[in-house]
Amino acid sequence: MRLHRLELRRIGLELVVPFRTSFGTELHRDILLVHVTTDAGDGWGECVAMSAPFYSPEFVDGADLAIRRFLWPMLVEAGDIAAADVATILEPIHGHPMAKAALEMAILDAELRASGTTFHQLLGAERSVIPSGVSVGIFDDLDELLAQVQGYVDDGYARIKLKIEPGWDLEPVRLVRDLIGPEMPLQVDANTAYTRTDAEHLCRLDEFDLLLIEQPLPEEDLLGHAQLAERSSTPVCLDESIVSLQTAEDAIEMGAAEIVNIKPGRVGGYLTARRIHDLCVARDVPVWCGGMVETGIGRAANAALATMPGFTLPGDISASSRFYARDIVTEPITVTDGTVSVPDAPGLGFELDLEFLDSITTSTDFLDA
Ligand code: OSB
Ligand code: MG
Repeated sequence: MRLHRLELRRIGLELVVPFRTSFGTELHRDILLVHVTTDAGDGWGECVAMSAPFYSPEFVDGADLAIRRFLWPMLVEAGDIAAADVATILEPIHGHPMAKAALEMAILDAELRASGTTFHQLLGAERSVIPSGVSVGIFDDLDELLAQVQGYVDDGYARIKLKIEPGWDLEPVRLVRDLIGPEMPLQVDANTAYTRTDAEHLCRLDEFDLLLIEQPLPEEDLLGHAQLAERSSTPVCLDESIVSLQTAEDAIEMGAAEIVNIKPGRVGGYLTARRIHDLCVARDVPVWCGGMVETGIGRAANAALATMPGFTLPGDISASSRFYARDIVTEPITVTDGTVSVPDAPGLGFELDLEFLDSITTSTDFLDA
């Protein structure tokens, strides 16, 4: 297809509850949406870069600039393209996976809508519902944490993930395990907050029968993760470290990733995410789909991705209402009996609530091809 125009739209959304992780607290989101118009119709993508580079090097203003200055002009220059070509065309640009992923998403959405196909059909999905997990932030006190977790248990989530950091680990995990009982799947995510010298301390989490510990050490420390994986009975899962197919392959080979969290934005797009999934299946490494506090655009696409057979663990694909009082799509993602139904609309699976979208739009800009 031929690209005609790109709309860069920024929206502001408030979170229903502050989301605190080891790298910061979020209450307000400034989200970049990209909307491509082509000779075959239009499509939307969501950039998952956050406001500041605390989770990864990207941030929303930087992604916006990278798209304007480099990525969009390269796609235009390429002429007649398909979504499957986007990652290859943009390969000369180092980094900026979230900016690239947003463009690939929009072009994929347009392509799928034009052919009347759903994303999960493209992926060869074998299921129409996927298990839903929820990511729970850090709180000022334990009672508040337990009240939040009880609420999510009542909502029916299939597993709980607790954010941890030094000073907020063994005690919260012990209390939550006591609250939810031995059967309920529980895992933790440190977002790189520990160092290799914490290995002995982290092994004390083994007694809580966790599904996994996610990214305890800095993203470059593959060897440290491999050493921890050797020592601890809790499986080590990587998030931040997995930035490409190559890093996934290396981490698995080294024993640093016993489980892989796949986030399409972090690896440069859904089609690379699929290749990482395929690699993990071939290596017998379980995968699950991570979340980046997405709107209904990203949630719909993530749900479709998670229908692939290697996604054997519940993902961070929670209800839209976990973070937002109102979503920008006409059919927000909901959780029933611990599952999310994969959206069935052609394209990535959502329809936008344009009236609400307009009401929260903070800026719009157009780039012609
Ligand atoms: O580390 O998985 C993470 C949210 C923002 C940035 C990083 C992470 C998260 C989450 C997932 O924990 C939140 C969600 O979208 O459900
Ligand atoms: Mg994580």
